[in-house]
Amino acid sequence: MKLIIAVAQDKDSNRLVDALGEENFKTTKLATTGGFLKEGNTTLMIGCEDEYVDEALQIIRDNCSQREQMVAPISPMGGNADSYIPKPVKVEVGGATVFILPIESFFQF
Ligand code: 2BA
Repeated sequence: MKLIIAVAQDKDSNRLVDALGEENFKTTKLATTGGFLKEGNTTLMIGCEDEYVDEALQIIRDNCSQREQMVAPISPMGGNADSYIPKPVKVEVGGATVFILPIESFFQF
């Protein structure tokens, strides 16, 4: 058994949960925050047997889009804020960041 942890964008999360549910994957949805953008994203925990991992990955791929996002940099600490002109920079976010962990034991009480 494996635990798939998938960090997706909020915009994709409902569609992704629905698509996984249609193929009988069980999911837990967590409201999370990205460390870099400090914006909300969604982390899904998906427990499944090893032979279904590829299918789950394909569904994640099909339902998570890459997007460009503008980020306003934070002014430098201790620097002269008067002369600092923040210039938004573009970062590419998503589709999804996925971790796959082996599960030693699984219980439901
Ligand atoms: P955030 O940390 O908010 O990052 C959002 C996007 O900002 C990233 O998209 C990446 O394009 C950019 N970014 C992140 N750190 C950067 C840096 N130091 N310099 C320049 N650009 C940077 P993704 O790579 O698609 O990541 C989307 C979200 O997935 C992340 O949101 C974070 O919540 C999670 N994530 C990504 N890699 C991770 C990792 N190795 N461990 C844990 N969570 C991760």
